[in-house]
Amino acid sequence: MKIGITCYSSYGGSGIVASELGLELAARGHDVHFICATLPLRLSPRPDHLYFHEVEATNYTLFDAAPYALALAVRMAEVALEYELDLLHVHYAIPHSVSAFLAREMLKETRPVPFITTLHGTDITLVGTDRSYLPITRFAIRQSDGVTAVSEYLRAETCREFDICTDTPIEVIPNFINSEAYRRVENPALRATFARDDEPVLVHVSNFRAVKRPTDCIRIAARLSRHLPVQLVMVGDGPERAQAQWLARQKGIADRVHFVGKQPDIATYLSIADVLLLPSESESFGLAALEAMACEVPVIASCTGGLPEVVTPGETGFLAEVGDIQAMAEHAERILTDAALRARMRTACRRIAVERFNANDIVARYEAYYTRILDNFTVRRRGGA
Ligand code: GMT
Repeated sequence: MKIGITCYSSYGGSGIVASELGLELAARGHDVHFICATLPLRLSPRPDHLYFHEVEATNYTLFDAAPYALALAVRMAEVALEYELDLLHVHYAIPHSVSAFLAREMLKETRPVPFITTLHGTDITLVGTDRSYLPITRFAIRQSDGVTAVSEYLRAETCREFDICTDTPIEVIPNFINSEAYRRVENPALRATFARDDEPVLVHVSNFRAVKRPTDCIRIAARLSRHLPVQLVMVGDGPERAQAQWLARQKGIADRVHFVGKQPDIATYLSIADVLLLPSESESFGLAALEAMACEVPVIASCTGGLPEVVTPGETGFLAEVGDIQAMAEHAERILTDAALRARMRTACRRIAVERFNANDIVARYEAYYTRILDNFTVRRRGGA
């Protein structure tokens, strides 16, 4: 198949999932054309069958801002025509599925091409439900030839918020993990830069947006450090980083909290972790939890959104109410002080990540879905619909 993929190229989870999907599809021999503002980080170096087409939104003095959505639509149509794409697959509804809709309309007479929208989370739960975007998000989802969501929770939220599920079926295809790339590889040298052998290591990975509640990690570490010599490694960067740093100083644990910024190889940092902290306000799936599990790291997370579909309390970690610092600290302490429980959880984390969320099975589901959507599209066109 020839597939056009559009995503945000930055550190967000949706861009990571889209990139990993593109890599897996290319490895299976599909031609995958990324049509994005910049090359997604994980696509460099680029393997065979994977192409990149930059979208440049030209600005003009009259514009308040360059109309990226329009430039993207034009680029999608150009690439679809030139490379004879079979379908477009956009990740994150706003504005990608609106651009795909425009591209499909532009190509109606020359190269009819269906588009699939994958919903990731904040495109529905935050941005999509913002009244200024809701009508166009709803429109673009309903216009999509196929819609997928990364969790049952997100499907239900989309149905509820947009009231569309009677006429727009949403397929749940969960996020996945390349279990070869994501595995625990002990790295005593890296671990030693943060902790002594007897000091447990907590890790948090996010884009430090408010929704991730990174300051809760500092509060959890502060509570734990009353009983245990924990070290906390904060991976990533974003708007809440400065606040988290300030709080670590306020709590008197600045020497125990290590901000390492954005890291290209997350598995290396997860491999030194005893526990992952993911105290998010909302999380449609929680890719970081799955990545941690694949690296044998039990997860302490909020009981919110799609996280219960990823983390099984008592088996691969524990869940607590959003903001319940005390419960999260107690859960973490239990894992850190009970070696048998920790060992059991580590094994379960890896097993469940590989059994339920492995790339081979999930990417095969995307391939089957593509075929189904293409067939439906062809039938509809023949019927003149
Ligand atoms: O919050 C992020 O990390 C970015 C955001 C995005 O859309 O880029 O992530 C969402 O998509 C990820 C991949 O499907 C999910 O794992 C995250 O749970 C989801 N984030 C939220 O729902 C807050």
